[in-house]
Amino acid sequence: MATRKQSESVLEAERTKTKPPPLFKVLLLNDDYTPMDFVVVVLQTFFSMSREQAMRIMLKVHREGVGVCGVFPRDVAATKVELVTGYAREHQHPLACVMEEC
Ligand code: TYC
Repeated sequence: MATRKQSESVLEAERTKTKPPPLFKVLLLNDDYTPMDFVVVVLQTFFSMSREQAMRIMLKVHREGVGVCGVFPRDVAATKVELVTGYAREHQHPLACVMEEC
């Protein structure tokens, strides 16, 4: 049986080996066709932003080409990308939503 010192050092080794789960940014990309109002609704609906916050991010994407909607664990980020992309396609808009590891 391990002594207290041995089992503590085993626990310590395991703790230092364990990396925190990776986080992913969900990004919106600019395009020339998706209406600004639609992007604002997407940000309010899928990222729980106020109309003012959503307007700020939409304009940032419009002017700079890309903007961060939020940072999430992998599965949450992947679900947001799927839901936003599906919603945009249902409305025949080419809006691009992607994820990128932080
Ligand atoms: N550039 C679009 C327009 O002028 C608006 C837009 C903003 C599109 C953000 C996509 O992620 C986007 N209608």
